[in-house]
Amino acid sequence: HSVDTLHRTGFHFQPPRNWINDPNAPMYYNGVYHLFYQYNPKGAVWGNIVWGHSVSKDLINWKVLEPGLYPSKRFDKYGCWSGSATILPGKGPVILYTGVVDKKGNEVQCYAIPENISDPFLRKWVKPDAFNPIVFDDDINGSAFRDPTTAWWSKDGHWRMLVGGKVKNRGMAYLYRSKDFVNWVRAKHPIHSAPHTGMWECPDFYPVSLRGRNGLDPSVFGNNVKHVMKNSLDMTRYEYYTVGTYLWNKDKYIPDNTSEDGWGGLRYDYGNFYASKSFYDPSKNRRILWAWANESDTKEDDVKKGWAGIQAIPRTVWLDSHGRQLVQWPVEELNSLRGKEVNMRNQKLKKGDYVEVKGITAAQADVEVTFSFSSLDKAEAFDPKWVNAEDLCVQKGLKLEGGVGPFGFLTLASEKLEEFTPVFFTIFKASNNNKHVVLMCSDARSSSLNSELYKPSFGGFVDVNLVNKKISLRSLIDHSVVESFGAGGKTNILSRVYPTLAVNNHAHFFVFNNGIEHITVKNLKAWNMKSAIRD
Ligand code: DQQ
Repeated sequence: HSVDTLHRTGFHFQPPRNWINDPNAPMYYNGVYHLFYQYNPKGAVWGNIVWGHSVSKDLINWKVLEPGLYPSKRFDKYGCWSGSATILPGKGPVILYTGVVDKKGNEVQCYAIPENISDPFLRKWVKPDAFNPIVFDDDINGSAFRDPTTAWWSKDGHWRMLVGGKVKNRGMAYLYRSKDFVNWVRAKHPIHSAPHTGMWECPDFYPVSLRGRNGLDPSVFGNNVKHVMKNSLDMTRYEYYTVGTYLWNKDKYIPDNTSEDGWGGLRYDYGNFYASKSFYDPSKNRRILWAWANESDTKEDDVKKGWAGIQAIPRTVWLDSHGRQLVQWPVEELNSLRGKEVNMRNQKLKKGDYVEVKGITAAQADVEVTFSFSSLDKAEAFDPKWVNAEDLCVQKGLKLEGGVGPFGFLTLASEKLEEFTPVFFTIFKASNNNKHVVLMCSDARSSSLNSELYKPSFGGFVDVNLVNKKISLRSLIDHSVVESFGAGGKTNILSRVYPTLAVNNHAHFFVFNNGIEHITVKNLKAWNMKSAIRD
């Protein structure tokens, strides 16, 4: 079966063919980055899950290896599901993962270690019979018990790790402790849980520094540190996170009350972005976030394409200086793929202006811009009933003229604008003293003439200070991906789109403004992106 290349990505990670979903056990070990992923070696739909394995020196160019894990034991006969890596000091990496033991889908937690620690690529992994499976708790609902995290070490001499679960509709993260990494005991209470959130898939839990952008090893504690807890909610395929305090000796995590601990909570990304997992990269002192960007295509199309699923560009993640949310930015290594550069400076955009940025390969590009405006006086009043950004993006769209905005990009546009994926901001005046509400949208409704697709209008609010009368936007455009970073990575949206006309050399890129207030493109840089090596 051949692979349809039309919408395949040039620089977002995907294997040569077939289905992928969650990133698993990302790590850096001995100069090599490892990425495993849920992979179906037999087709373009979910099933027959093994751990695909790729390695890289720069997080961008990859070499595909044989699957790292595949069902081979009684405890993982029906699947090797998601999991994480922990680097044991002086010993090397250990993978914790979920094994599916029976047809009913009962889940246990297992471990695997490299067969040969001196193989630079750690190609082969073994699952020692002694101690495996390391966690199987009869009193836990076996079909809602999966996705162990990276473990961290605490001063009391224990390793700790989390496993996602639910009781009735309460999502939870069970906490386990171990002295030797093979005998694990469950703490009396989950480290955290929240009502009505359903199954917590792929929990992630890690420290972030209160100052600066450096990432932290998972075992770091102390006064200069906050913790982040992220859960992936299987009912809707979206994730949320909170920033909070970890009381390690009480085995408890308490979220700050600066954001909702539930469906309306903060998100890494307000688009196609799921089952994410972060890891600490000691070589550059940073924390890196990976996530699966699901298709918005139909199953039938996936089968025809011969592939489905990609990984979002790995992002460096850190705590914003005000401590209320995270900030993310594509890893700097991505810039190595930047080719020819085109600039636009001080371009005025009056209401209704659409200006093309010419001379770029608009189907495979990286575009960064700063927009400015001279006043926010004309901003429309924000109705406090508008609590849901996505609904507001659906309602407002890009065509509706506003006071300040909508303004932004038209990505993957066909020549006559039959197709385009707009990414844009609209600025509203809040009722309370001079504050503003910034809305960011990535709207796939006009992305394709193909009517069978899922074409959502995604949106998020942007917690940004506008005193300088400026806001930035970056989009990574990659054939069927528009991955955008608003205000330096405060609000991010990844859309999957499948244009029929705006493909390859027929794709165009515009900046636009549909608001009354004039907008200036202060400084726009667009790069043609080279393709990454991924074979
Ligand atoms: N995908 C895996 C599970 C996980 C889910 C199975 C999240 O381990 O809970 O492929 O996408």
